[in-house]
Amino acid sequence: METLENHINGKRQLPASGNYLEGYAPATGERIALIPRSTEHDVNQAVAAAKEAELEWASLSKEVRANWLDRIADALEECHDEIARLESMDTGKPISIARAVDANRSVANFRFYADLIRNLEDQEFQMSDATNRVLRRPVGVGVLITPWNLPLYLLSWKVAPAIGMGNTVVCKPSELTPMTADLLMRVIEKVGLPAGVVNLIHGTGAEAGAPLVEHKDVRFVSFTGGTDTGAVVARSAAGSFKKLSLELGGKNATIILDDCDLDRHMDAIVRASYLNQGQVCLCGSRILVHSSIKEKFTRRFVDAVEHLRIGNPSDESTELGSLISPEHLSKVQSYVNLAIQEGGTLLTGGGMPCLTDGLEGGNWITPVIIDGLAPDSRCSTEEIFGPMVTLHSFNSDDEAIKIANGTRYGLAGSIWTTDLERGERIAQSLDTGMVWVNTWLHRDLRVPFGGVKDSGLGREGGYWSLGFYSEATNICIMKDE
Ligand code: TXE
Repeated sequence: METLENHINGKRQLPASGNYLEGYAPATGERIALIPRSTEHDVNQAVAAAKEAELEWASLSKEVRANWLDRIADALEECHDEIARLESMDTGKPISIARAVDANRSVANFRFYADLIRNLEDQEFQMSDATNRVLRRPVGVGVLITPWNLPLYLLSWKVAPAIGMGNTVVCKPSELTPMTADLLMRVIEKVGLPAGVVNLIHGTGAEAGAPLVEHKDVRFVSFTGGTDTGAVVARSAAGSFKKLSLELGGKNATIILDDCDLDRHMDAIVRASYLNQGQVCLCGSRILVHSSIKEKFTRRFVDAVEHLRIGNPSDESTELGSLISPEHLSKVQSYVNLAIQEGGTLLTGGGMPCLTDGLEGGNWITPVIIDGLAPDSRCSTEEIFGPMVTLHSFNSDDEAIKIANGTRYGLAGSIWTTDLERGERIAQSLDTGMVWVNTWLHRDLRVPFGGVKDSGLGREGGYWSLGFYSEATNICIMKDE
């Protein structure tokens, strides 16, 4: 079992309290780590270290900072397999996904922002009698708070642009998945990034996350997590006008039009529903199917889902792993029970898969499909964040749009059709931040990423990240007569 430490000012530090949380492997239930239970004292030390490093780091050129991002990317790439192994162990997700999604994207995030920042040009706006030059300056000390579903994927997505734009940061990973955050800090220390630029403290949201957000020297917060927690963070940050980026929950619709080519798209629709056991904010947890193909779709969808290989995450052929925690498993199971109470029909799933090799102690549930629920039922409108989808039918594009937009969330959606113009027309009416047509989770890192309504505040990605992690100052210079 590993005892983790905080990383403050380029050094590993024990928590001031001397207390630790226990970390467990979701697939087996075995204890795998002791995690610092940081408190305000550790928070203050970490923020002070970031503040101390702020001026020197901000004074470097964007080219020098971009080179640091590339060094981190190179060192992360050397640990590619370790990232995948640790992430799979820490989250319970299949090793194939930890490799293809988490490890690959963590490296790509640093490389992408290195290039984008290196090639960032200053903006100028010419008037007849004056020149306007826009400076992009660092914001200052920031806090990056990340969840347990895509630990390093999301941490790297925040760290790279934040420090690339000249800020210094304190990271607070989820207490459920600390391992790859710790690896990132070991990589950062190995490449010799100046002390204090990136600091990391482990701990709970209430004891470590909240004091970080409240700290008077913190000028921005980038948070990814649940909507309810996001509201707490927003209230705390609002008082001192901290810049805020919130990427929260979702209840995304997968819209299957009557002309959908099921032979071509069924595998992708299943992946959109159950990737990472449905523990991705972008997953399609409501499947809206045109009534004319509902029966055919349902038969084929149930068959495909029942053939998903669920089991040992370290087995290369595994497609579904375990849920993150016993508490989350109970939450998902409670929604399966609620679906029946609300009048739904359980078409498949909700049980314990037959497992061997020490997996019996993990957080396991077979993928669930519920049919027959009203679109405004609790199970059809609340974020479940597990391997559970509800099926709904519609008779017209307008009805599909109305159902899709009928929740408190507005993160993402996908539309499956052979008529791309029709697909794009529907996409333009979805009240979300992102829509895919005939694909899902196909990511160009230059595009804006984020949601509307209760799915979040602001956008990150490409220049949207560079904008969030900097302050724009316009200098207007009158031309000589
Ligand atoms: O997230 P939390 P959890 C959804 C999903 C899940 C629910 C709760 O529905 O069931 O959120 O998941 C830190 N001040 N998503 O409990 O609580 C916390 O320590 C500052 C969607 O993991 O939001 C962790 O590091 N920080 C989401 C991070 O916030 C606080 C992915 C997220 O924790 C804090 C994950 C506070 N008061 C869950 N309280 C997505 N959008 O992808 C907690 N934290």
